Amino acid sequence: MPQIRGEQPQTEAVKEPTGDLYNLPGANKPFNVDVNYPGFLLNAGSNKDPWTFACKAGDRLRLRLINGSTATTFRVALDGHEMTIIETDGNPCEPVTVDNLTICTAERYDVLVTIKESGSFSLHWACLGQANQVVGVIHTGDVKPVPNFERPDFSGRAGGLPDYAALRSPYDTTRPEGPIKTFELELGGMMQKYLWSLSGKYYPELYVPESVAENVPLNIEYGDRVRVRLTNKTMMVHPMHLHGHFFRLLAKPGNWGQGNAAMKDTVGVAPGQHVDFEFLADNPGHWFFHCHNLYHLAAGMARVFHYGINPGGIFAPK
Ligand SMILES: [Cu+2]
Repeated sequence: MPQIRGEQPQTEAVKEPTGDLYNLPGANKPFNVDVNYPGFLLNAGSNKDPWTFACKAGDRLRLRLINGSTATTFRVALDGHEMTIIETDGNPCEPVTVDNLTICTAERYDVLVTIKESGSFSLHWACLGQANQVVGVIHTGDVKPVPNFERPDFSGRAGGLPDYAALRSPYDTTRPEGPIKTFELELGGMMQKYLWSLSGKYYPELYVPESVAENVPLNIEYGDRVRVRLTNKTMMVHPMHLHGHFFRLLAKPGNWGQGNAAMKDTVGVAPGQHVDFEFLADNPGHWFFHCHNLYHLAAGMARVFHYGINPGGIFAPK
């Protein structure tokens, strides 16, 4: 059972991080976490009994990296190899070759790796904000898998948060003509009470007292081009996830005309950062939009986009 920040005693397994190996790429501020976990799993393998995969030198592997954690942002690297990102959140993107990749809770990346030579290569999932990592081993059949527990130095090119600008769709993702509806949503919170808000509202979730809980839907209409501007006013990263749609994540906020904006359903928003995305309302229903850090979700950081079929709308059935 994880414990909330400050309640867990410091042990050998939970050391205070130092240096920027533990921060977001390019950031000098410490990366804040809610919970210091004593360990992590990679495909059900632990550091004591690591996940391994045998292949041949020259093999081209497609790795599907999925952050299925509750609340952890990982930085991923494979010893001695670059990774080429070809897909994110199930959508193809122009290939981007990186040395390491930051992946927020609920994000997915497919990467291609060509195994250069015979050997044992550790796949590191190093968490930001604390010293732990989980290691798996990709090795050639002629070599015994030997896990390397040294934390990578993460030199070289970094992919993922906060450099989403490198992600581009291989096709035009602009939406058909339609009414534009814009929402400016602030990621906020009330730290004395451990409550997290989305645009000033606390969604009625497990840890939200009834006195402040509110479900105020974000009303849109069928056929709308919905533009969402997120601003993170807090000191933590929030992996924001939309149900029922993929959105165009703009490389540069405000550039709504960008033709090849990457399609995603989850975007990490760093402290102080501003992110713009756009989606087409073509799937009527009540769609949750929430922080995928499950402690933040349980403490209110969610809203619902709501729409039915608009009889006069441009996509109404004929
Ligand atoms: Cu959050």
